[in-house]
Amino acid sequence: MSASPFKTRIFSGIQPSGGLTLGNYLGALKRFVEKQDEGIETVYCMVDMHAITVWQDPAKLRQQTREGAAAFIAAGIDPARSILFNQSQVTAHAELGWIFNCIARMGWMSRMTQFKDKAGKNSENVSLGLFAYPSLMAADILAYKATHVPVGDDQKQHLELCRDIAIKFNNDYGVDFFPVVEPVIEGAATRVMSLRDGTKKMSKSDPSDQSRINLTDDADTIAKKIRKAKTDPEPLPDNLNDLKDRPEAKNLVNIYAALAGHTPEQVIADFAGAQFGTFKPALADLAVAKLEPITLEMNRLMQDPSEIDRILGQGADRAEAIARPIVDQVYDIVGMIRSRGR
Ligand code: AQP
Repeated sequence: MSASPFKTRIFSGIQPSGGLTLGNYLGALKRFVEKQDEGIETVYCMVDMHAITVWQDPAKLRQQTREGAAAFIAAGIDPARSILFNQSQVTAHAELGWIFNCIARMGWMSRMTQFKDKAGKNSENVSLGLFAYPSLMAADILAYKATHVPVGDDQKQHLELCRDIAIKFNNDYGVDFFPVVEPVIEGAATRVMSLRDGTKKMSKSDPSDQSRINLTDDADTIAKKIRKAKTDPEPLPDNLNDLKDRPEAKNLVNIYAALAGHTPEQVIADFAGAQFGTFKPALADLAVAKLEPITLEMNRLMQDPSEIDRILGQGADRAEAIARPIVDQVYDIVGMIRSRGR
């Protein structure tokens, strides 16, 4: 990776704001595992404090946090090699988030498209936390001085803001303290789209369950959802360019490519001229083959919630050991007195 003076460290997180989707898997989780397996230091987090920017039922939030952690492990995250925890157990995130609220500018936050999408016409009535979300996200990353952040394409703007916050902090205080992080947005499925509308991102909070594949869906449900996925009447073309104005078809080709570990070009070469009556069953078989083992392992892990809590607690201890000294140095830099226990 880059020749930065900062040690290469990966951080990323997923909100337990619902069950994880195929979008979270292909855009994030699968790539988190690849980074771990490349031997890079990896810190991964269920960002429960982000989840409550939209009201969550407390019992469901706990369940979704455990389920998300189970998905990480079932997908191949090894809690001995990666640090895996839930955000609220490491207070450094909230503390640095406040400092960054004082660094980030209102104008920067106002330009965030995800806030505009989520708030819609209701922006006077959504939580202040939803507006400030990207500065907490910057704190998540920079509390570890992480240098690289694997995410889906929808998070690109938030990562640009994280870079702006790091640069402004360094400039305001005349230090070279925070790294300017690199987004890692790669692969065939950086933006998996809804199965009902190829112009909308697949999302765990979409009101329609048919719009997404959940990591908890069984084989029949996955096959049914793919069979019913919106498409058009044309067969698949023999080149990618001809998918330009066919968002639903393009989405299914990208999903196939990401699941198979091929490029979209290879998929088009294999299925040129095929009708969806042929392509969809092939995609369903592939999706079931890749996802079913993860779902089964998640179910097994969920039988023992206290073991998941133990893993998250141990991960939080390891995360705290990295983040605490970094946030203490931030307090020193900004001029806070820290005299307790002296
Ligand atoms: N559809 C997607 N395609 C590719 N990547 C995706 N990610 C999310 N959806 C897709 C990536 O998953 C990681 C975790 O995202 P998140 O859960 O923290 O928040 P999000 O991006 O807002 O995801 P959702 O599913 O849309 O959640 P809700 O509905 O609660 O807002 C990120 O790396 C994200 O890019």
